[in-house]
Amino acid sequence: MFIEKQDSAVSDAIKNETKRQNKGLELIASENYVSKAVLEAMGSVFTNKYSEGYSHKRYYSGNEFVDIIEDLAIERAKQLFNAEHVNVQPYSGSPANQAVYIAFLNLGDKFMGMSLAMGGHLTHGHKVSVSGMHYNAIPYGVSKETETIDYDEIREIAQKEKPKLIVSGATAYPRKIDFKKLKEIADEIEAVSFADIAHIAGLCCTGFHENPVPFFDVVSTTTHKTLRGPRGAIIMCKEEHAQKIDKAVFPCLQGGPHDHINAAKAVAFGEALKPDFKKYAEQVIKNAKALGESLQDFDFRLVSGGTDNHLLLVDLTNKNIPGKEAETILDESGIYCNKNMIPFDTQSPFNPSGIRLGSPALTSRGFKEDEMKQVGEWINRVIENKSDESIRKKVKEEIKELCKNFVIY
Ligand code: DSN
Repeated sequence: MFIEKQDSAVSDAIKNETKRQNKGLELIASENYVSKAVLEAMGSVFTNKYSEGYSHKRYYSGNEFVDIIEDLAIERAKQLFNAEHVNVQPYSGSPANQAVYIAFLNLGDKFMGMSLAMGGHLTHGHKVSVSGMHYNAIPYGVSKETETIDYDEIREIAQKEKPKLIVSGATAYPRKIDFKKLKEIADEIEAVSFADIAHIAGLCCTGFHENPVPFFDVVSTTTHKTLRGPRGAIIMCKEEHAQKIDKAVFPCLQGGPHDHINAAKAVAFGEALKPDFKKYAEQVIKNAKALGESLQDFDFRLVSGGTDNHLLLVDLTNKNIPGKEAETILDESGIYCNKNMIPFDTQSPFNPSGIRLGSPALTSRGFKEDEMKQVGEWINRVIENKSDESIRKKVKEEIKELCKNFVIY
């Protein structure tokens, strides 16, 4: 590698990160492993290019090959999600969502989104995000009894508040989202229907979760979670909104697109169109369920009682361990996950009552139900023996051994 000779500090960090990824268990629900082809496209010469504007209408010369990759990414995304219009230029999920608000809202306008504390996302109206600062964000959540989305409550709030836009989608919600119902609620008050499917995009495009793209006004998604592409995002919308969305992305919010990333998006969408990706998505759900069942056998409480998708939210209250400590001791054992608020959490976001676990990355490695059950056993052993450092060392070794059979790169 050239970098090894030129810059050992960065090169060593890359090597160590590769080792860490190979030896440990990635359970962060928003992470995944891209293919070597996607990695190659990201590290390609397209990083050298400026191409402000859109395909065949650029501000600089020399864009004939950039146009090819951007057109490919658009066409493949359209086919994957059955979309009328696609903008592949958003740098990532947060700017993609900001572009949607810019397209449809004026400063101070009212919109509704799921609160972060209940499983939503910062960009769905949290007060520390520009979405909550520039607009009047009205939150909705889940029912206290079922810990699932309460559509009647959303309808009630929507009828009372009359927001101009309703955003649906979540980052820590283990159940299916009824997009048809949310569309009905938005239609009743003539609000813009906007879905952020970042977490579940790989399930939506393969039929394992309802796909809102054909009937929602606008849908955003990151490309690096269940979709298993490069770090980035896209926005899909009805043809009637195409111009508004494109203008909001460029020139309103962003400058030149990241062409190397868009090349990688095209490659990833090509992979997602293949039959193997459907099998992958199906296994992601089976693996999340298997992990959930294993944890339940060890008396862990799962928020809402289980999962329909790629993630689990685990309430650690009965295990007498705060989320932060659980995250730390699991990390020390080679198990990577994140502390997470549970609905109606009485603790702070910095040390909440739960952890979030996801199956997309381990499924990409080739894990099946049996391995996921073993992962549940390891999590239990580490948490049950939280003051015993030797258990963490032992688990880390056992994980390393298993991972030798599931090499990533
Ligand atoms: N940070 C992402 C997640 O972990 O869900 C969302 O942006």
